[in-house]
Amino acid sequence: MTASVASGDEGMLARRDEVVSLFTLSFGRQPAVVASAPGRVNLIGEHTDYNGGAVLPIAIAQRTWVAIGHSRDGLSRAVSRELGETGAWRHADAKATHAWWDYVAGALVSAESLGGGRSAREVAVVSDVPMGAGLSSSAALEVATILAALALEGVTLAAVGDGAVAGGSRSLRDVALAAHRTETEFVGVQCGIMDQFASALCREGHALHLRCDTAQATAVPFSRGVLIVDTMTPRALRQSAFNTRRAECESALAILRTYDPALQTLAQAAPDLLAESALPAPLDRRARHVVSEHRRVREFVSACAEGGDGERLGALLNASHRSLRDDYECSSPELDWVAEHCVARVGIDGARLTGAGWGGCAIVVGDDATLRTIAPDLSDAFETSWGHAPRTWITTPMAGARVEA
Ligand code: NG1
Repeated sequence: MTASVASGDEGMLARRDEVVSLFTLSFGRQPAVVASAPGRVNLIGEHTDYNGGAVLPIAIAQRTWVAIGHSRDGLSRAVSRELGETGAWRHADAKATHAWWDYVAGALVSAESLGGGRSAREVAVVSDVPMGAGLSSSAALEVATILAALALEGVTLAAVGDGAVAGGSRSLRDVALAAHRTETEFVGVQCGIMDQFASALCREGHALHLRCDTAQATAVPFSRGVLIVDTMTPRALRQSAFNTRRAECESALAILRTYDPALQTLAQAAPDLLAESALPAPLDRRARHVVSEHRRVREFVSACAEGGDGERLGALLNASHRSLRDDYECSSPELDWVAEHCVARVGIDGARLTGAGWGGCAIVVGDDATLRTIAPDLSDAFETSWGHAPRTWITTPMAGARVEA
C-alpha cells in the first residue's frame, strides 16, 4: 500500500470544479461562492487542551470544499459527494438530528452572529478529509460552511497575520469560534478549541501554537514532512478512557490547589509543586504527563523558531510518545510499534501517537522525500505484524480556510 500524496494545485482546482459540478447538478444553477477548509493533525501537545495547556497542530493537505447559494423555495438543503443522503430543513427551525448535515445546519446558525444571513441556503460538499481517523473532518466542514455563508452575504474578514481576506471587522478567529460553538452548542460535542482554530487559522509552512487557556494563537515556521499512519484499530474503549483521564486530571488539580490556591490549570503546575504535593498514583503520572507535555510544546516551538533542528524536534516527539505511553497510558501496541519502527532512521526526526490515543493515528516527522520512500515499507511491515494494512497520508503544513476565487 502506498501513501497518498499531498494534493497539489491541480488537485485543488479539480476539487473546486467537483464541488461546483455537484452543486450545479443538485440544484440546477451555479453556486454563488466556494470556500474550503483543511483537516488537521497535532504535532505535539496531547491531552493538554482540556488542562489549559498548549497544542501545536498543522493543517493537512486534505480539505473540505463547500459551494453555497441562496435557496429559491425557503428550504435549506445540503448534498455531499461522500456522505450520500441529501438533507433538507427550515433554517429558522434548525436543530441537530444526528445526520451529517447537522454540521452544515449548525454552522449556518452560528454564522448568523457574524452577519452570515438568516435565509434558506443550498450547500454542496466535497471532501477528501478522511472520516473517523481523528483528522477533524467535522471542523473542516463547519469552518468551510461558515466562511462560505459569510462570503455569500458579502462579509469580508480582517486579516489575521496574512491568513485571511483583508478588510472588515470580523476575522478568521471569529469564524473559528463560531465553528467551535457549532460543535459544542448545536451538535453537542464538548470538545476543545484546537480543531476549529487549526482549520481556520493555520498557514502554509507553519504550525499553529495555540494556548488553550487564553485562545492566543501564533504561527510557527515548520517545514518538515509528516507521515500520518492510521492504525485502523477499534477505538471502542476510547470515550470512557478519555473521560476517566479528564476526571483524573481534575482530581489532580483539586489536590494541587490545596498547596497552591492560585493555580489556574493543571498544565501550569510547576514541577516542584508536583514533587511537594506527592499526588497519589496514578494522578502523579497523569499530572507529570500534562506538565511535561506542556513544556515540550514550548521547547518544540523554540526549536522551530531557531531553524527546526530535526534532532531536537525528534527527541521531543519521542519523549511525548513515551510520556503518553507510560504516564498517560493512552497508547496501544500498534501505536507503540509505529513509534518504535521509526526511531533512529536517517531522514526521520521522530514519531508519536497523535490525538487521544487508545488506537487511532500516529505521526512520523521527517524529511518529506524520506517519508515518501519509507511509507510503503512501513505499511507492508505493519500489515505483516498486525494482519491488516494501515491507512497512510503524507503532508506538509498547508493553508487554513479560504474563500476560493
Ligand atoms: P482526537 O482524538 O483527535 O479527536 C481528542 C480530543 C482533543 C484532545 C485530544 C488529545 C475530542 C473531539 N478531541 O482528539 O480535544 O483532547 O484528544 O490531545 O474529544
